[in-house]
Amino acid sequence: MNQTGISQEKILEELSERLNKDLTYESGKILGSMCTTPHELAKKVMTMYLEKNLGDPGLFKGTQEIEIETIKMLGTLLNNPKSWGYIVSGGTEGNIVAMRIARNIGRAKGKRGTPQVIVPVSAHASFDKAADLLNLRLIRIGLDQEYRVKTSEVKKAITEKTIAIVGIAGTTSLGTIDPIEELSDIALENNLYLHVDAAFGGMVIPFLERLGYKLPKFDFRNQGVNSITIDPHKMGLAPIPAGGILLKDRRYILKNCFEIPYLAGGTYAHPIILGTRSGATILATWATLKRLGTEGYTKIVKNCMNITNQLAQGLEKIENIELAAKPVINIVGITSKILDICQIDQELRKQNWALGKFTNLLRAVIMPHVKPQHIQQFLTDLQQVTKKLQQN
Ligand code: 0PR
Repeated sequence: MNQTGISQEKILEELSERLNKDLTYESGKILGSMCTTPHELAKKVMTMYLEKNLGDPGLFKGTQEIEIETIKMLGTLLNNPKSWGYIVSGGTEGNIVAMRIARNIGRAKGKRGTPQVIVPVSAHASFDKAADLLNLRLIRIGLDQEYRVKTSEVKKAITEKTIAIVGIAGTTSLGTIDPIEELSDIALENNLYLHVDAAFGGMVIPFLERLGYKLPKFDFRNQGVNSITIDPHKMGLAPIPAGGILLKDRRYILKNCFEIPYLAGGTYAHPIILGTRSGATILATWATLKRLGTEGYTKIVKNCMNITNQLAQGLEKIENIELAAKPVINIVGITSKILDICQIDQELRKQNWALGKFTNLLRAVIMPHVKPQHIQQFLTDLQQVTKKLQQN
């Protein structure tokens, strides 16, 4: 650290200069991210209330009330206004919290040995983190031709040590939706906990349904669903960090708190991972949900889907490029039978295009910052890249 303080002007100048290296959402070059520029009101609210700390909710009762209201809004979106939960740091924390609760319920049922959790192979890395932290064993199940978990295999994988099943509504690589209705039946038949990871899809699918898309029921309409991860800091346009974890039954939360008697809000608290946590991000999430309403989000999602279709149609016209799957939501998998995906990615990166690279595909996420002109330019550049690679 420097001994004498530096002027604010100089510091801001240095930051502005050094952050020139970062890609920006406005440039349209970030095509592989599930995050975007927060809503203008979210930015404003966030900076107004930076000191709010919901690690000690008794000190910030107004903020806590607003968190409860935010969860109610998300719960209503997921068809259970009575669900309880928290705004957490992201989908990773949401999934870890759900896995911890599921493990503890399994223990209470008298299950012994290393607890097993059945997950699709498409599950996000946060489940590996949860398994490592909570001493769980993941049993990975393959996908069908439409990249959804094979429910017949899920059934076969259940053992006495199984404590939970995970389904995904909007997978990380392709945005597909697992057959949650079937998973719900399996969970009920076997008295198992069912968690749905809708970290991305949770703020997309309900609005697609309003637009008339026929999609699998992924939420609390299914009796067997115990918890859902839904992240405002992805398609919700809230500032980072704003994930969401919602539980069907408040008792799950009450039984999984820790004893922290010195907190102003009561003796038992923190059924989540963080202690000190941002209240500002919650207030900003609440403000954004209120400002946009279901109509506002539906409009945004409609626009993203139009651009998704523009990209998908454009890709089909490029020689040696294929869609990995027909897009279900605003995520597009790009692949090729002949060209090397890694080489395509490298060439695109030279032109600053940033997509997500998976083993056999490049992922484009059509977030609200992606505009039709960006897609047009991307398709032109991709076509040139494929021509160049074919010649080599
Ligand atoms: N569940 C699903 C289905 C996800 O796709 C993700 C993250 C998570 C959980 C975890 O969420 P957090 O990252 O909020 O903890 N999906 C993105 C991914 O891994 C995250 C991301 C966002 C990656 C922006 C890159 C990026 O630029 O692809």
